[in-house]
Amino acid sequence: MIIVYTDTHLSHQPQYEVYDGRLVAYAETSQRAETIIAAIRSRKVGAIIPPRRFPLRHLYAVHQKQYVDFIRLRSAALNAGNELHPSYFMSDTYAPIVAGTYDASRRAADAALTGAELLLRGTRHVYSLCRPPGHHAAHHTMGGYCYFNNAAIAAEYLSRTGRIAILDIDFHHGNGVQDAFYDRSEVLYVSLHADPVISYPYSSGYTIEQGAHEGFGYTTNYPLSRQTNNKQYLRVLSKALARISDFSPDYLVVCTGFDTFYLDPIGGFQLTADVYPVIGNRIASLNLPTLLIQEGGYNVTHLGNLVADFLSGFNNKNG
Ligand code: SP5
Ligand code: ZN
Repeated sequence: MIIVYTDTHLSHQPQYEVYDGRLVAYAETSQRAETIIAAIRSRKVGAIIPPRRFPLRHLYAVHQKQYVDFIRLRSAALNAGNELHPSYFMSDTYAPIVAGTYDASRRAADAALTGAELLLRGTRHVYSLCRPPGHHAAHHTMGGYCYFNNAAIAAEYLSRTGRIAILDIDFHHGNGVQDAFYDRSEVLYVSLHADPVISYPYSSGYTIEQGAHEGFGYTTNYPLSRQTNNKQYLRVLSKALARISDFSPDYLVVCTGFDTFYLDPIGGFQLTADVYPVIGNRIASLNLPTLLIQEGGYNVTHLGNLVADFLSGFNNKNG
């Protein structure tokens, strides 16, 4: 497995998010990525390479140009330590702009695209350690700690050469990814997430959302109770993997979130650490060229080990 990572994300340091009208400490911290890369290094999961730089047209294939410009110009206008909670181009109060937001988000998208390019050149498995995450970012809205939709940008790029399945195992529904491919039949989106009746993003992720027009039947949502345990989760994962297998894609993109862990401060099913290598192993058993893209996961004490466990399970697909 190849790991794509850059420390440019360190320039993205929001201090606050607005929650129920109050400023609370930002949960999507740079320590998240630092603990993940440290665990990957110490567990020798694979070779670590930096992303290459891709042109803006890859971002424009998913996002409105004016939206990309807004993030770039507002990031450039901010002094270090200042934080903008804009009222435009936002779907919620969890994605402020700081001086480093554009550079960090652009390099996160580059990491996803570098992973996609490696798959096109024959590499079987890539993990792109993207920060900030991306799956809540939509055509012209940031939200849920996301600015550019790393997974959708990579999937869009890959879809020029084949059929793509996207599996989303973050605790939250990936509304931005779903939206990007909702009316397309050659990109399948399958997501396991907390029931939106009780959890962010509330407005999407329901079973009834199954795609539109020729994309009808190519979006599948599995909303789950917060009480979901390892065994129940793995049972639903099998259904999701069967749907992907039926679709017979050329490439698989996985939105890998670890906020499903029972001690996560934001999300949390009842999943324990020992299930993550099993989840990795089951996904690898699809035997597809696979791009794993980092999304959420906020327990910085456990996050590094959860990711390394998951990737090790993925690497050991044949025992
Ligand atoms: C990528 C991803 O996992 N985004 C998740 C966005 C969910 N944000 C909504 C929850 C914010 C709650 N933060 C305040 C906690 C106060 N105890
Ligand atoms: Zn999440």
